[in-house]
Amino acid sequence: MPNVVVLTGSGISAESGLSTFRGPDGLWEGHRVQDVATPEGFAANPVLVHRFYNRLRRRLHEVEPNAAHHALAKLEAALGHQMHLVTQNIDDLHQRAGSTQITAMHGELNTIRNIATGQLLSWTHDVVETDQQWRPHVVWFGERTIGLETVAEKLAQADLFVAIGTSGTVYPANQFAAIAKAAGATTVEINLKPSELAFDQTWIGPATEQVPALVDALLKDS
Ligand code: BV8
Repeated sequence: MPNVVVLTGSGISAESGLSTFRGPDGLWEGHRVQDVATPEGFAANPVLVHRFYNRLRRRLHEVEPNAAHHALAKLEAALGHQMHLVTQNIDDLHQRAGSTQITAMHGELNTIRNIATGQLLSWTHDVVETDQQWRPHVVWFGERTIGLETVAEKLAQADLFVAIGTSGTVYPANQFAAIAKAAGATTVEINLKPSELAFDQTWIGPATEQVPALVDALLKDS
């Protein structure tokens, strides 16, 4: 059985009803990224940032994992520790679909972090907008991503790397395909349109169709 590393971006959750980050207007839910997804933005206006993430967190209760999330959970059930899922998403749809071998490299919407102590707390409600002790446990621009060492180890051993629903805009996630390739992996992209990055194969189409098809092909081969 091959070692498989899968990287997901907001495109895998789009068909569940969660919006992607770079919509036609380039705004993120109507906000400039620097106002809501940077430490500077939080320092300047914590109320706006808490309100932004409270709205996203509430939205999470209204959506469900889709066929792509479920297909990846099915692949993990077959491959076990030979599959690792790295997600750039902060939603909990992979977890709710049953995936467990996950690195949430940009943090998680349902976790908050104490600014002074670093303590993490599972949190699915609103944070009081004037709260200055807690922040979303989310990696903002300019902050170190989570679990990069683990991801590097998995990429070094990968036989297959699959990027699903990501524009390849954000560093360091946009380096993973090249790192896996250099380690000898075959690289595959699933997207509505090819991203700028180089892959051995590009499967064009919605994740809810292409991901189950890829998983079925992998399980048939193994
Ligand atoms: C770091 C959490 C160092 C918040 C996010 C200049 C040049 C290059 C890099 C930089 C630069 N200046 C600064 C940087 C670094 C910066 C960066 O990359 N900036 C870019 C934007 C220029 N990166 C960082 O700051 C990172 N940290 O470098 O730290 C360091 C080291 C040591 C010590 C201290 C610091 C941190 C980056 C993390 C930022 N946080 N999210 C939140 O989510 O609220 S990133 C944010 O963008 C989301 O997490 C999202 O996942 C991510 C990437 O976007 P995508 O997921 O790809 O989504 P997008 O909308 O772009 O694309 C969707 C895709 O899906 C499209 O391709 C579309 O076609 C496709 N699609 C749509 N529907 C479907 C579909 N595909 C299939 N089916 C469908 N139905």
